[in-house]
Amino acid sequence: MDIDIVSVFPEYFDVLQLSLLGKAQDNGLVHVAAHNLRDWTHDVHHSVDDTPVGGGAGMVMKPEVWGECLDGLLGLRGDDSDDNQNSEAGDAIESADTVESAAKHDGTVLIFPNPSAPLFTQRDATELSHADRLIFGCGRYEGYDARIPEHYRAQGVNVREYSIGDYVLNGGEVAVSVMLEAITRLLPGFMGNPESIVEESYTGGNALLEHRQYTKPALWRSLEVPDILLSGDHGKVNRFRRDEALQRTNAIRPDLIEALDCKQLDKPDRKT
Ligand code: 6GU
Repeated sequence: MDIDIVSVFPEYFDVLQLSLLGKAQDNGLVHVAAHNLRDWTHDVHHSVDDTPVGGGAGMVMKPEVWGECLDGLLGLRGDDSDDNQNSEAGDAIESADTVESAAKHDGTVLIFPNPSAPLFTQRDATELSHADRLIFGCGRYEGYDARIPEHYRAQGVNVREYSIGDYVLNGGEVAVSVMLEAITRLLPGFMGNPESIVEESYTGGNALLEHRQYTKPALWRSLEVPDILLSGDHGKVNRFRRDEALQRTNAIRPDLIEALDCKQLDKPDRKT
């Protein structure tokens, strides 16, 4: 999988050399390139933002810089003829481009972190782990001009916008790190033990919080491991864990219970 990240702080992503993702890069499983958005500016100040049209606080990232950058990364012919004014000839060229680029970018997904977008979930991580190439565009300040994702959608590119939760970050960099980790760990060969991603919380159609885990010793500071887990009866252990998963999900994340597929829950306990 090829991963490009565009940011005004590309150094943020130096940490991707560490840990399992670093190893995956060494093994050739993924290739990550972080680019500096300012490399696509032409003015002496390398400016990437401007004041919001319609007024308001903060700054908005300019479409022209992103346009040049993303055209370059996507291998699209730049058409900046109407950056300042509309041209009818430009429209004709654009429709021809759209057909060609839709085919060319089949396995590519362009992703913009955005606190006002739909929530990024395990389902999205799973789907995106099948892409050939991901391009992340990190916004800063009050965000990016809304025409940037709109334009690339119209070009036939698979464009996504995601929030990672109901809180505000200073920019998309941390959100991209979160999404990248969730996606790349699902790549075949990424995890040492592939089993460890199968049974986790939020995986599959029935997303429950995971049961609690214990290791030895059975008694620690007067706290005991639940007896059933020591019984050696796998049927009972599985049932105990599933009951606990349901109870904890109901208490902590009732929204996940509402989303459950009840038919799946009716399945009898697996005998082992
Ligand atoms: Cl994707 N970006 C920013 N700036 N803040 C966020 C977010 C994204 N998701 C949650 N908060």
